[in-house]
Amino acid sequence: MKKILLTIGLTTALALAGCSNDSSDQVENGETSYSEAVDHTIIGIEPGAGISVTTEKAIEEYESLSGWTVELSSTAAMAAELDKAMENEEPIIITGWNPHWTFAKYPDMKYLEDTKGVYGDVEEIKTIARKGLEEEKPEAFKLLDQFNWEVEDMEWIMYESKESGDDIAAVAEQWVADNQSKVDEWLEGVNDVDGVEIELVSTPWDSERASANVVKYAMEQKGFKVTVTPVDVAVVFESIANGDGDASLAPWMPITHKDFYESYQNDFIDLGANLEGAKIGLVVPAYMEIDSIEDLEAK
Ligand code: PBE
Repeated sequence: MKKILLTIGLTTALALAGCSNDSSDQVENGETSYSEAVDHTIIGIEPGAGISVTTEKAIEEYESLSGWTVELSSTAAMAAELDKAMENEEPIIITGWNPHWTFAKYPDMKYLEDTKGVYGDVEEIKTIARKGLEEEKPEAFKLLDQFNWEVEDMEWIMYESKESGDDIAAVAEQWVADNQSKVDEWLEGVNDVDGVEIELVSTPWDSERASANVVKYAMEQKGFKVTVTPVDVAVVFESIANGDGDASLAPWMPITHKDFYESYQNDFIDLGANLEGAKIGLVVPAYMEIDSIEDLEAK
């Protein structure tokens, strides 16, 4: 079996025969492979995230990732590592996704090709509701069912919040004020209510805080009283399934939250996509001369 060793900078790639596991064999003339330079480590995010679970699957599936670890801590820690690497033009491999501000701040980032399709192709973000919501709070159900927006809308809120330092909720409120014609489409045919309470269950990422807050402000225009509760992914599904929460705009499918979705799928109502064109995967800076997960080397 032949293995391609990728080298930093302009040095030529060395083709090594055999499949040695001793990484010191693979470094010659002071050249270090990207895989060694990043210490066979992918910089991940929170342990409960779908993308973290999916990355653990990728490590199992790809021979090129054998012996690798995914460092799980937080999105903020990942972003700090990314900033540091970009500043020094150092190699880094992160778990990345769209919509996210990363790609607005660093347009020179690329997804590594995923030949085995572990991360899927295109993801959508779904709206789910508890059973009984349609009968008990039909106006809320109708509005939630009509909510949908674009990657660019969500990304604008995330980036604006990042740049201005204003909380996502405040920027979401601003977005609603600036985009009333879009909001009106979600409100179409929805009758006013008098303080009907709705609990939206969300994940803690900016993307879902953005959608939950945008819908909250839209619903308030019709007289709803809306609470947004950020919880772990697992709790999102559990609370909609057991009826503690009314609805969620946070599930990413068909890959990211597949395991959770499938274990609860008989216990909630799927209202379809509220955003299409999302994506998850392994992401690297464009200055790294690799294109595919298969270009990495086992430890
Ligand atoms: N994310 C953002 C989440 C869903 C939204 C991709 C980081 C996840 O992996 O679960």
